[in-house]
Amino acid sequence: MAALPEVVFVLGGPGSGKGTQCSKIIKEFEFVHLSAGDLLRDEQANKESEVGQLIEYHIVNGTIVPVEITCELLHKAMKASGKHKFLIDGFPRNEDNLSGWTKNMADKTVVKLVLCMDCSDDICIERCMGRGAAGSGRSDDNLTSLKKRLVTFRSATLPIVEHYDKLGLLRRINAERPAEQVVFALLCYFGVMIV
Ligand code: UP5
Ligand code: MG
Repeated sequence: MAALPEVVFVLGGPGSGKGTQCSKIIKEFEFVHLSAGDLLRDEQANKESEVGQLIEYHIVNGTIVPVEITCELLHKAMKASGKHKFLIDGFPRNEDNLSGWTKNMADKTVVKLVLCMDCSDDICIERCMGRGAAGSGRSDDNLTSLKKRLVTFRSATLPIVEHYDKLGLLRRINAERPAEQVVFALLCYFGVMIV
């Protein structure tokens, strides 16, 4: 029987560098980078529908889209890639995400590792505001949304981080350093844990 697809979850606050680091990791290791946030933004942009409006509402308010939507987008993207190793960036972010993933994907995948990018609120805000000022076009790169995103991260996502810590799957990264130093630490984890 073929081995199940492998998954590494990458969690961390807004602007902690999840996307930046995933882009670097895939240059060195054969993983497909799937950003749950990017998949939701693409879905929202392509749909004038109620689903599109629901996604936009959650993004602007820093709250979390129901797992049925996100999990289906992730599953579709995994199947479409034809690959077997996935870096899933920004998911699972709350209890609903975790139980939805467990229900639909636990028997189809193996979670190999969970990375948490540790970064202070001040640095997260500075980075996202900088990205907004540079023209990201993201509807949540503003101070009002950012404060809400940080509250959600603390109240909803940190318990998920703790859950994976208890399972022995979590590795924490000091993500406040320059990106090249962060990726060096991450690649060491990948070298030891994945290969
Ligand atoms: N930067 C990065 N690393 C740096 C470093 N070491 N030093 C200096 N600068 C650094 O980086 C952000 C900015 O910082 C960039 O300008 C970068 O150059 C610089 P990035 O790599 O983009 O950080 P990232 O952690 O990916 O930040 P992002 O804003 O994407 O994180 P969020 O978790 O807030 O956003 P995401 O897109 O994952 O989700 C957005 C929203 O979608 C959520 O709030 C939620 O409403 C919704 N969502 C769900 O509902 N469910 C999901 O499963 C996922 C998302
Ligand atoms: Mg991102």
